[in-house]
Amino acid sequence: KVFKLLPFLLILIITSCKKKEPIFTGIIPQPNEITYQKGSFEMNKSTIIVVDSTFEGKKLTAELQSFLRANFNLDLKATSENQDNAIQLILSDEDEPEGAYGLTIDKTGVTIKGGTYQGLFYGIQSLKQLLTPKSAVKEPVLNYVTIRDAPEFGWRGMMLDVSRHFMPKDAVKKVIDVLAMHKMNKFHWHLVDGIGWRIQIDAYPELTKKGAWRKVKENKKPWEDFEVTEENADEEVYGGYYTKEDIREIVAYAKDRYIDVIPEIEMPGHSEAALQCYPEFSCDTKDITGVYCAGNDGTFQFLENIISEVVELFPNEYLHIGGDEVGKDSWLNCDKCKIRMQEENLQNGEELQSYFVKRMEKFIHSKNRKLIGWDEILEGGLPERATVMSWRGVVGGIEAANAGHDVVMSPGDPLYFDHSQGKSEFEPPSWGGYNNLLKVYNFDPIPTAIEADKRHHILGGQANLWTEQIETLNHVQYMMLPRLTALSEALWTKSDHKEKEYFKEKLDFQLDRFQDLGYNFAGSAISPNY
Ligand code: TNX
Repeated sequence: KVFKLLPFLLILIITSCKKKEPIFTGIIPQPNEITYQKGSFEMNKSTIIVVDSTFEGKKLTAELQSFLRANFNLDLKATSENQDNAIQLILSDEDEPEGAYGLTIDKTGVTIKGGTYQGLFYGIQSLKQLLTPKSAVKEPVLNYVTIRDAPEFGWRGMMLDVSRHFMPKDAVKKVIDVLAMHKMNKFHWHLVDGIGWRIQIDAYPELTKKGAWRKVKENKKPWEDFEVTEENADEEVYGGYYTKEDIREIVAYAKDRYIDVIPEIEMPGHSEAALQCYPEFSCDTKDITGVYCAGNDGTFQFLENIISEVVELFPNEYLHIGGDEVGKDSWLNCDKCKIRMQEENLQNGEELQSYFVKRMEKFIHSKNRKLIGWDEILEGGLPERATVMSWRGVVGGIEAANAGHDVVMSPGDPLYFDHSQGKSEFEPPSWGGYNNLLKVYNFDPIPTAIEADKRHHILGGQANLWTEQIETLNHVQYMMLPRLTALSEALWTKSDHKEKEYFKEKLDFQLDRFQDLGYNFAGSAISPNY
């Protein structure tokens, strides 16, 4: 009997003695150039991190160290002296595209090179993925590989609406974490809408005292003789806002992850919350329609004062002014607006809207920021330097780019993440259409109708997460994931380097990582039925 078992025993002994082949996982988003070599490098206690001693170098090192400690119980030291058995982070002086990095694994260890610290950060994100193929397989063993990578698009964004439902500071940080692990670089913060004002403005305290809260039962009206007091603050009211301190903290948190934060201050529409607090800037001070009066110079002064405070908090180069869905009737029935139209020789509401946006653009430009707005700002004529965010399909984006304006593509289909990602009867509350994972994966920000010499005007793409239906971080994560994973590849990877089949395989690993990190996600999104 023993003899009969011998061959099996032998096979067992041989396979268990053989050095374990490390499992190589694909990186998401797919790198633009990747080649494998034979062999593998295993980290151990004496592996050392080689890095310059700048502030940013130290921050990157700390991130890597805490990751290795948490996942492998490895406590690696750092030095600035080059040596073997190392993870080297090298800031090269070569002129490279923004965010570019190289990652090499060979017998000397891991070498990450970047023209900027942002590039090194992306190299580290890739390394982290190489090291955590599946939560069950955690070994600090890495196949030899050479990666040269750079993002295809410079705007890889997501918008979060914190007006319809307020997201506490820590929830916002969690959203930023998800963006960072996907090498996304723009966080568009929809801080203001009709139902709630969420940013402290010192010159106008009512905006947050009153405009940030609503009665839960009525749910729609934040204002109406309503002020938060200590007595009613708990149950009857819903809302919240960010203090300037909170905002600085979030902006710094995002900066550490190489993410720009773009604030949105909505105008001239979607402005009920502000106008209920300061009705003097509405056309009809009693019947607030949610549109700022374009005939009142005071309106512009009010908005300029707000913007002056906002730009102090947000160092990024853009300021989003909204500009969507402006009901123009209140203007057409307003004496002040009629006078303005006569004086400025404006024929209709669209031209008055264009006057409004152009006037704001001049001010925003004087503050050293670029105006960006939803594609309605095309109506009546775009300001010369404006950037357009195209949400009603890509038509507005095409028109703007062909006219020589910069454009961010964020068409509702497929980039609205408030839409369901599976059959709505099986999904949590959502809004509008159906944007499944594959549609997001296949998204290409440059439609064929863009003229060849205008393609560079397409800065990239962005998903938008409106939160009328979404109250919690858990639900936010569900709507984001894994669609953001698909979007990251659509924006980072050149289309001829994308591989749909391979993406599906990698997605399995990614969902595993989400689970490990405690992120909620839509498992339904990968069901074959969707
Ligand atoms: C339209 S998209 C809006 C938002 C809503 C969204 C719902 C855009 C610029 N405006 O105010 O939340 O539809 O999907």
